[in-house]
Amino acid sequence: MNREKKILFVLLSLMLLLGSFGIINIKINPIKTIEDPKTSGFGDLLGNYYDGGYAYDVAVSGSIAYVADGSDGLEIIATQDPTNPHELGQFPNGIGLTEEVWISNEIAFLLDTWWGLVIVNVSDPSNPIEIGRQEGTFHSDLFIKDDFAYIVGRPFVQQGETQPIQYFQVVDISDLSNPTIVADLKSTPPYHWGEAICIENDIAFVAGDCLHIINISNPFDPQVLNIYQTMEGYEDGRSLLFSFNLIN
Ligand SMILES: [Ca+2]
Ligand SMILES: [Ca+2]
Repeated sequence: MNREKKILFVLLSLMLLLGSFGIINIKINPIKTIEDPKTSGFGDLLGNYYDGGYAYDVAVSGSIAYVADGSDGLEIIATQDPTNPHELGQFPNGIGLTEEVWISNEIAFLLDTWWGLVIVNVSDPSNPIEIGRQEGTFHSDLFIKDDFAYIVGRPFVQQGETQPIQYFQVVDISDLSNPTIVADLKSTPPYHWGEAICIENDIAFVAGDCLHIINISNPFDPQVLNIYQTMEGYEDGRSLLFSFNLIN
């Protein structure tokens, strides 16, 4: 299981434990949970931390959980003692809603419904500092690979409106202070980009109302290889872990 899969599995495991309304429930069982999902289980609540917000996503690095906490921005939570998770720091994100987080080398990549991609240095958890941002709205998920952020979107549709063309963006993050969009694919109706993205080698899998399989060997020129229709009318695929299981 490579690093990305481990991160994704930890993410899903903790998401299942996060509960609703910003309540953070943490069950630590790192070895079994990561390496052998079939034998892992979800036990009793060991601890929780709540100070408002709405927990949408979490990434874990070491004994720190980075929580995309909606209107509270990024919450940085110490989990070394799972019975006593506590806040180390917070990056409030103004009027936005922080809904996705990815951690790489003490850098947090946040997706915010208002601000777009926000890049934050979290090397000092007590003092997270913004490095750069790429404005955008309606992002739903991201995946960081090498010097690129791959972002899928799900623009909000007003009742009575036709479904808008959605996007699959590639953002060059080689200069963290100046993230730059280098590719912006539009979906072909009736298919749309979706809620979740995973990348394996040079292939991006994007789940939503269908599964897009995209060749990203050239990040500047991603190419759709195939589209698999999932359940008709079902437009709310949220995770690609099941896709990985099927493919592998
Ligand atoms: Ca909070
Ligand atoms: Ca807080």
